[in-house]
Amino acid sequence: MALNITYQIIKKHLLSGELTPGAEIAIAIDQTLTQDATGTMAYLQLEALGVDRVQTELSVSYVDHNTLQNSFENADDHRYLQSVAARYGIYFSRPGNGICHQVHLERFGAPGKTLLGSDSHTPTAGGLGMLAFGAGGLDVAVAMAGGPYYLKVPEVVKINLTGRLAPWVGAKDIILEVLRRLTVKGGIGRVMEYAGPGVKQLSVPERATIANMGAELGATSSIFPSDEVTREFLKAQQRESAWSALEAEPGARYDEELTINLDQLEPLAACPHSPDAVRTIKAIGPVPVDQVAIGSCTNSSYHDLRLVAQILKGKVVHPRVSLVVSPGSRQVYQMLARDGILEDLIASGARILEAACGPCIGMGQAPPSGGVSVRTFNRNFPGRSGTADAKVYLTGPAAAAATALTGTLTDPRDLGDPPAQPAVAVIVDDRMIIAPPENNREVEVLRGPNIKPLPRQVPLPEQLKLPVLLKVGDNITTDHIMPAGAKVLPLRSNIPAISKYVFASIDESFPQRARESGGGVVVGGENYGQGSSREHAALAPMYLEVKVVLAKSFARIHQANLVNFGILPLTFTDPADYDRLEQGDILVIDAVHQQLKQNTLTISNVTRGWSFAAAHALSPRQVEIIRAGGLLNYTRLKS
Ligand code: MIC
Ligand code: SF4
Repeated sequence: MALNITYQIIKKHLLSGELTPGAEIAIAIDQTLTQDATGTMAYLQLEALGVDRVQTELSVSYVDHNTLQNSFENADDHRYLQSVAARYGIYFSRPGNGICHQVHLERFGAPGKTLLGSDSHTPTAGGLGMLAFGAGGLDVAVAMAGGPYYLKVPEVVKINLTGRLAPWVGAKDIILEVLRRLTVKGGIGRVMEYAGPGVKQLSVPERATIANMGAELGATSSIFPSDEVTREFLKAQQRESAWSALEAEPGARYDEELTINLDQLEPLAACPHSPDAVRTIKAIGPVPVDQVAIGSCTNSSYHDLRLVAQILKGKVVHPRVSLVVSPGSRQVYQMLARDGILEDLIASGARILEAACGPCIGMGQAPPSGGVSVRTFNRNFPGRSGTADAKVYLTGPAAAAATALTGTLTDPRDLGDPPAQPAVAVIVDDRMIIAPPENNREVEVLRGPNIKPLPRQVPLPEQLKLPVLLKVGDNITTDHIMPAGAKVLPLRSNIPAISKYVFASIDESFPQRARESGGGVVVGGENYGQGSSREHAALAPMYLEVKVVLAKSFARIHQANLVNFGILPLTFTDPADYDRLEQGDILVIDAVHQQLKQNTLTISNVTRGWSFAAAHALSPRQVEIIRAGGLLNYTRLKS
């Protein structure tokens, strides 16, 4: 059978299982990445696995999320991360060196290889033809220790790009169009593979913008071919030797095909509060705007920021608007400085931040009450900006810059002819990336008081009798379950402390109620746990003794995280049962271990006197993990 790109890479890395969609397989991981907000847990878990040095070809630890350092916590985490990286043979990208996905694309990514990262936007590297997955920290720790990564064989969707982009229409508009058509659930269980004549017109950073937001489709990954454009990109990064060609075999099979005619695309925006609430900027109209934020792992390349500066040059930001710009990497930052672009940005009134995630994860620059923020980022979930009632629109960099000048949401086509985009030399300087020493055993790991040991899960009991602690609707994000932002992110290494914020934006009394009733069940709708890969959205509920999440459907990474921490993810077999359940109902699952041998379990609602069926989509291996009380217990039992 002729293979698409995704299956070619999977086949090369396959350790066990069959290449049939839906089947569980194990694959070898060539590279891993972590970022600081998920990394501390991943490295605590790596330490618990007891290896001496990472077994991957390359592992990199980035610091880009928690860089505010309001007090000692973040700095302690950074020190821990630097020392633990040296101890286990991991490269360490220092704070200030940039956002993990941007730096990885520039300095380490390679076509045809596999990458596992403890961040949901790890598939950004798909822009280079890498098969990259976001996962929980524990899965990444296992991969660093030389273990396989388990996943269900994805379906592969071919997204055929035809025609040419019109002036002022860009990569962000392509992925927003995909989101408009497929929604935030459209990529679940699938890899989005880009093809067609339109691909050639896109630079690697543009491809990366598109692959990046595949995460918002719920996709397992997104990938582009590796061609001459890829080679040129790697050559400019002085890494041509990492290049290899990659394309689908003629007649390759796909599970679905979608064509996007680039000629017909217009500048788009995702409206509050979901990345799939996409409309043309013209149709949305001139909404007054209070803030414009440019950057994030979606749109912070040199070309993106130069385009912004070209639009702003010689003008000044509208009086109502606060404009913030964060470059994606130190490389981009240095190039902006070298080429006078930084000067243009500063002169226009832009507030320049460091090369980090910053406002994208609510680390500063929260908009005003009820304010409107236009962002080049990838997520506009409620509250993520740090202001509960702010409204966030997601656009490309040109629309964001135009909006900063006019003070209302603006279609960049109103600006006249787009500026020329000459090629420039890339600055390569890896001195902010520390290579691990040979004698790694001698390195002392430094821990501050905020780094608390990992809480442990108990094995699954024979009977579960638990109250419904909370019932929520569809598309609940990990930002709802375990918020981030300046107040909560510093507690990522301290589960007892962070667990006080579980479901904070939905129901502040949740942690207390969970503790008082000795745990319970969370009931969710469709696509429960979409968004980030943060395993804290499973770890902190585990600490609060949530034993079961019963939902209509789950997002992939979150479901895997629940299993890893011994929380049983179940789905309703009849969605009507969701309507009949209420908060406070007591649910009983008898003989759970026995029942898990089948695909469905019977649950009794003893409060209301009825029973219903719920399904689990767990592989036999995952059933064993749940029975053991999570992956760490399971791994320990096996060794
Ligand atoms: C995000 O964009 O939500 C994050 C912060 O990068 C997360 C990881 C985290 O929660 O630390 C992600 O996307 O996985
Ligand atoms: Fe950082 Fe935002 Fe990208 Fe997450 S989405 S990695 S917070 S820039």
